[in-house]
Formats: sequence, structure tokens, C-alpha cells
Amino acid sequence: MTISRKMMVALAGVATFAGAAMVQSTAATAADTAAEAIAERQALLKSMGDSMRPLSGIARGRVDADKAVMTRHANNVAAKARGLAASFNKDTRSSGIASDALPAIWTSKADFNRKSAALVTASGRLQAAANAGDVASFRTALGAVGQTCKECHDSYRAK
Ligand code: ASC
Repeated sequence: MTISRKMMVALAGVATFAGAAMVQSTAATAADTAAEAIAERQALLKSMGDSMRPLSGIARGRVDADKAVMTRHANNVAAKARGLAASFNKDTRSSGIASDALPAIWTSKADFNRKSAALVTASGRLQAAANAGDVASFRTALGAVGQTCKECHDSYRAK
């Protein structure tokens, strides 16, 4: 059988597309079920919260600005922020499992993703300030991170 050059190009395109789709579906989230997706995103958000508390203590001057503590938690917030949008890829509205995630996450996904992206940017600045040991910039950056948390929670988390 001879396959025309045009056909080969078309087939290669399909293979690349299928490959990319596979990579994306595994990279987006490992969750197969709604229960897994909910557990994953809750663990991610809890981990961010657990890092925000010590960072907030440092920003408020309540605890020493220990650079190792600052960088560890800032790095964690930034890393988790990068996985946040994908952790909500699975639409769990009809799962019957109670959670604080509002349905608007999936009806306004573009806005939700924009708000997640704002956290990625803000936490990247936080990470840079912490790693530079620049406490003044760190304080400003943490305020901006907290603001992005709040903006998303106001729209997308049950009160
Ligand atoms: C935090 C934390 C949040 C946000 C939010 C900001 O430290 O755990 O959920 O900041 O309170 O408004």
C-alpha cells in the first residue's frame, strides 16, 4: 500500500494530537473519580493554607523572619498555586459529595482560571522575595497573594 505524502502528514498530525491529549489528561489530574478529585483539591488548598499561616506570622512581625521557613512555605504556595486550576478540572457538581466548591467554578471556568492565574503570578513574586530574603518585598507580595485568595473565595467558595 502506498500512502501519499499528504496522508502521512495528516496521520502524523492525528498522532501528535492524540499524544498531546494523553499527556494533558494525565498531567491535569490523577483523579479518576469525583471523590478523588475533591480529596486532591482539598489537600492542595489545605497545604497552601498551612503555609500561609507561618508566612502571615512573619509578615506581621509576630515570628522571626527565618529565611529557611519563608522560602520553604513560599515555594510550597507557589508550587501548589501552579496546580490549582487543574485540580478543579473535574466537574464534581453532580457527585453528591458535600464541599464548599460553588457550581460557578464550572459555569465560569474562564474567570476561575484567570483568578487562579493571578495567584500563580502573585505567589511567584512571593517566592522570589522570600528566596532573595527581602522581607519588605515579601510582606507586600504576601498581601497580594492573600488578595487573590480572597477574590477567588468570594466568588467560588461557599461562605
Ligand atoms: C490565607 C488563607 C486563606 C487566604 C484568605 C485571604 O492565609 O488560608 O484562605 O489567606 O484568608 O483572604
